[in-house]
Amino acid sequence: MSLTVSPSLPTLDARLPQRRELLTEVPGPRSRELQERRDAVVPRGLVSSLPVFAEDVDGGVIRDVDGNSFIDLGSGIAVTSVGASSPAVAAAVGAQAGRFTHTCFMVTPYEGYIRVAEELARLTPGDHAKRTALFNSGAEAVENAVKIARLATGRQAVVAFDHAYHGRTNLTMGLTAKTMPYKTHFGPFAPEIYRMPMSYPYREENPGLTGPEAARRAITQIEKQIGAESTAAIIIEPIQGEGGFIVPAEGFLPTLAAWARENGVVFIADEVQAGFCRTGAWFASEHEGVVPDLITMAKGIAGGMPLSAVTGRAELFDAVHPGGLGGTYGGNPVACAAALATLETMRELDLSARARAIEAIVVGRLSALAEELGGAQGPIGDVRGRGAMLAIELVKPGTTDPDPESTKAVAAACLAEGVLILTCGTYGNVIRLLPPLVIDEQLLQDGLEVLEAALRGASR
Ligand code: PLZ
Repeated sequence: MSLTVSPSLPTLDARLPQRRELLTEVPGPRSRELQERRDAVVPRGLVSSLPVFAEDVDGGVIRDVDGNSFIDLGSGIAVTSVGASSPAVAAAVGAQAGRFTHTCFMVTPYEGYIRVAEELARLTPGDHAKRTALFNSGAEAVENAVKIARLATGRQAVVAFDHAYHGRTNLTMGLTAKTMPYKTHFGPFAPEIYRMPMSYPYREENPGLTGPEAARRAITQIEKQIGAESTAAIIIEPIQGEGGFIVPAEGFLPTLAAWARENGVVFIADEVQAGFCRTGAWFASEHEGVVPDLITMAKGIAGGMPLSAVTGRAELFDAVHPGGLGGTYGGNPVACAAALATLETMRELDLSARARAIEAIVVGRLSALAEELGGAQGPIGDVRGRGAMLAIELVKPGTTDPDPESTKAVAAACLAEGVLILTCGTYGNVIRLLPPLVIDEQLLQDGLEVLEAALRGASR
């Protein structure tokens, strides 16, 4: 007989009651009113997952303007890992805003920036000399990592992968794989970007291909189509985010990184979505002992304040001439204060351990459901991810054909019951779970029950 012990999440203090509660229809009257005003002034090019407007967000709960409480399984796309109103972050933001909100680091520097850079030098993989430059968004971090790699190597080509997502600015659109909605008619895109085949175990055309073999497949193409001597950088998400929470086969990342090292190619890990305890470690690169030359970071770094960073080898950064990097707001002092409080909270609450406990709970339940619904012949083709970056891929039963319609229907059914879940994937058929790492266990279990009911409903 085996005894299953639930890997419980210690309960943390919260300001709002940590429970799901719908008081009105969804969206309620006040949200509908705001939606009308929104439609008159905000373009339709910007869409929101939830049809309700936020009033108060705490722990794992989003309370809307009509008093409804939703379970947050999205964290504003992997941002609010410490919660959206962490007392430590709020206090740090308030205190810093009371002293100064801005000087521009390029005009008058301040200690907070230095402290964030010191933290990132300690936390990122590798014990080599490092430098850090701070920016505002994930896309801006990626842009700068590419600038640094090109200048330091004197080479131009940048390798990105199938299913990649790196942002919405011109260069990062070019690096991003999926055209709709990110790129369609927004070109022309920047030159010297080359796309290579990814390791995507569930959809591998060549089943049984190992991680190192998948890496060799990409490396051969790089060597044949570009040439190592012309390649400035390889950029890759260690776990792909928007592309479908794709975890490459074991050995894929280390093999690519080793080849990059041997060939003077800068290996850039885009940890914008996977970083900061999300996958059960400070960085997803750590799961396979990969030491990137440059790491791009954002999202979880500052508890919801806009901050991004590039950290990496000192010699790469030091190749850049004085004045070559910058931006008015990069490393804003309020955002830096928020980051320092966020990192401290992550350490104090051991959020990596919580992410691993979330993984055990979620994967246990969703794997059991996948079996119940028919296993490999059922609608849940794959359950994957690490830590609290988890996903299921929905397919037409009996096939591996993506089922974006039922994915949409499941997300909508969850929403109607008060659970916010996000979808993603090249084929739009992936449900991703990104709960705040401080989420209460009861709330998480309740959210999963709703998701399971929606999946059972959709498979009928
Ligand atoms: N790199 C790996 O995940 C942002 C984008 C949502 P920004 N992902 C969410 C959307 O539809 O715009 C992301 C990412 C990875 C870079 C980025 C870009 O980060 O802060 O959105 O610029």
